Amino acid sequence: MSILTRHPRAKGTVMVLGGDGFCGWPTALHLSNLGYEVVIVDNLSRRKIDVELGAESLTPIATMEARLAAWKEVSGKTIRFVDLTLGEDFHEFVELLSEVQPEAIVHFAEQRAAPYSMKGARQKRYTVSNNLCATHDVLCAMVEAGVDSHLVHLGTMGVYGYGTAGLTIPEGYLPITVQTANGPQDLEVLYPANPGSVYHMTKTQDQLFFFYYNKNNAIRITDLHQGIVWGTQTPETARHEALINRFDYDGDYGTVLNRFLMQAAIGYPLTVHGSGGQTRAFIHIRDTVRCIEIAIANPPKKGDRVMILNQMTQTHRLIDLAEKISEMTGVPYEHVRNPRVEAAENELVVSNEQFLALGLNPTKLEDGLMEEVQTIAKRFAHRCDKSKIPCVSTWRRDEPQPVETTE
Ligand code: NAD
Ligand code: USQ
Repeated sequence: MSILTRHPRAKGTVMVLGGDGFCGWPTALHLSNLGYEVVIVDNLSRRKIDVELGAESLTPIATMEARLAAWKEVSGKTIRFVDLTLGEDFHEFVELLSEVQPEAIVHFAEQRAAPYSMKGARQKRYTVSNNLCATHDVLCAMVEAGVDSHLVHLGTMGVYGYGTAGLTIPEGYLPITVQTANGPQDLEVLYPANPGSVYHMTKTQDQLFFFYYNKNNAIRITDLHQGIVWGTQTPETARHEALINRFDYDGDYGTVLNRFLMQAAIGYPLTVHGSGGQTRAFIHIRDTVRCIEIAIANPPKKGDRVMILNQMTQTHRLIDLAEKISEMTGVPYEHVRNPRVEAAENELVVSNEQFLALGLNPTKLEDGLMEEVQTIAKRFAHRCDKSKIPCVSTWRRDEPQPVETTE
């Protein structure tokens, strides 16, 4: 039986935490376009990390002020922006919640790059304190402000681990049968966490925060276990140059499919880690924003347990992706030493029935949309700094990281 119910309701206010980021910005525009009042909360830390790493989005992203002015110009709609740090500026956030009383809060505001989280002690500690304090403060502030908002969190497929021995990964909860004195009893438990980096570990901890606040304070929560996002533009971000979404290609923040597409666009041999036998889940950015729309429109009822949906549309083996892109573009691929500690190969079968049942019409690789990314990658190839392409962050203690210069 589906745990989802449809609740048609008037459009209210949605807070987008992390609304300046790769997923948050197009989501903010999409929700504003649908008629929601949107309030973005972001401390612009992602832009500061770009400066720290000496890397930049391949696409030239406008300042938040210019982004919001351009959106007003093309849509007539106003998006409010509040610059605060979740996990630090607690009282300001409680006040903001009390004032805005959002119908939904979409929480993207975490340090999300696994390689960055493994660079060294400073980045590990930052990722843990930033992500855990941010998520806990959001929940704690909701209780403090007494709001009955629906919290929609962006989690990751990586909480499950990727080696699942032929099992179809269920949506968050694993059905098990235990033997009791009265005979066998069927239960559902949170799928055992198996993180592959310090970043992914923070997402597994987030799950426990949600479990607890849902149980203790009946907070309505949807946790979206998202796969690797690819693509750049959505219909809204394409409406004005100043609305363009970010495109990360560097060794820390660039995700694999966008990296391959961008590497192909500049004739740089595609960097396949190890054998390329790793299988991962993927979703296009256009489907990300649509999934958030669907999640907001279908909140859990008061008293329901945390709703967990797998936000992915396809799985691919990395070597298959590399071969496909190589064939398409004539650019070769290279097997490079894998800087990560991860299984050299794995099968991955994932259930995503809930989003499909709620009307998601997935964008597939075969839909020719790789062309869109290639157009972006080719158009802005002149902005690429090739020295930032290699993945230098390593998971192994015996391979020292480049010397840390900032503390
Ligand atoms: P991003 O780094 O581009 O965006 C995150 C935004 O949050 C940034 O604008 C940053 O400035 C802000 N932020 C971070 N910490 C903050 C804090 N403490 N207070 C206020 N603002 C803060 O990341 P993204 O790619 O847009 O990912 C968004 C979310 O989706 C993340 O939680 C990530 O774990 C999840 N996710 C992303 C992907 C992906 O492929 N990009 C896949 C699965 C899940
Ligand atoms: N990889 C390559 N070549 C590259 C870069 C990566 O082969 O040039 C490999 C990696 O070794 C890994 C796979 O590609 O096996 C995926 O790496 P990635 O950087 O694309 O994705 P990941 O580190 O898992 O993280 C990204 C997002 C993160 C999100 C996660 C979803 O940065 O925020 O949570 O995807 S998931 O992978 O489903 O857990």
